[in-house]
Amino acid sequence: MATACRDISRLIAAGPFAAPAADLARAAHMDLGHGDIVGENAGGDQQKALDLRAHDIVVDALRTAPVAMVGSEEADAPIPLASGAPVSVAVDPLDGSSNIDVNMSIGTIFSVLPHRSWMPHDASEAALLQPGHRQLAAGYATYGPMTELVLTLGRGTHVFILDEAGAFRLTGANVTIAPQTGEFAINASNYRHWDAPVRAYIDDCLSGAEGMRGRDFNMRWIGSLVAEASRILTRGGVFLYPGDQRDGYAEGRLRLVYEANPIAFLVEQAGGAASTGTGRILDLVPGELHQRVPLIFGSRDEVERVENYTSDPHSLGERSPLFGRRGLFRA
Ligand code: FDP
Ligand code: ZN
Repeated sequence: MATACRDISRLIAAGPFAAPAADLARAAHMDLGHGDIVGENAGGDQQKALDLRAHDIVVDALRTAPVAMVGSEEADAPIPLASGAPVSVAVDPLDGSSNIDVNMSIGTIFSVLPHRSWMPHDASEAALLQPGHRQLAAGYATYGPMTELVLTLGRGTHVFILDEAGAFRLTGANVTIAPQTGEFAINASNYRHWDAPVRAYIDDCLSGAEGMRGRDFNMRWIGSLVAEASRILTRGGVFLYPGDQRDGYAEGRLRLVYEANPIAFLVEQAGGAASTGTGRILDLVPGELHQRVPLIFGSRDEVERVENYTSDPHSLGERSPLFGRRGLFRA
């Protein structure tokens, strides 16, 4: 995965000047820019040329490793690789693809699961439908001003930066997320679609020092999960992509197997928390490879607070009437 992330990083950095040789199997798309739309994936998202290029680079790299099966956001069904190999990998080859054209941070996310001996070696999804607490390793790369690899093998979360020679060098061992924070991340344009507990939580943050929290909060939304995760690992914060009332968004936007699970593993290993709003992400048993899940992660105290708002609607009524009945975005 490190080799794949290095190659994807180079491909992205070259932009429109990427050499055809770097494009591997997708030569047919070589006349297109990284951000040009080429199709639609199983989850109904548009696929851009770079999504498919990154997918090919990852799958080709994993062919050289002892990997039984790879499940990718960009392939409807899992792809069988080495029969009898001990692990399977779930991957979002190119996360944050709406940021490709605007030269903002994008990334690659991966989850490594044990491939049990009884598991079929065909393209069955079963190998990838294990709860996240069974992950052996998880990580992501962020292609930003620096290319960063964040990795856990189940003993802490560690940060590596890609150097000019193409090696990932350790820059942060056992990074930790502060339990408290004054910064939240959510796509606030969906405010009117959220359920009451999420609205109440955000209202209380927005009401700042004058509200029930008694202090001001800052907001960030990059639109790229990996970049939000890197910010939270660096300076704390809480990220929310809840379910909402829009068509197809009952379970939010993010995918359990190759987005929420690896991020949750990394965050927990750094002392943070990751929840659906009602329970731990890593305890969910996936029903299918591309399933979505509401995701709230980051500083432990804030994630717990969101859970409290969700699990105890009574607590919403106990908030000051000013904030219980009307939000800052409502008259
Ligand atoms: P994208 O669809 O651009 O790949 O992976 C899903 C994701 O990006 C996340 O990286 C990001 O946090 C989120 O979707 C952004 O969603 P909105 O456009 O709804 O804000
Ligand atoms: Zn993604």
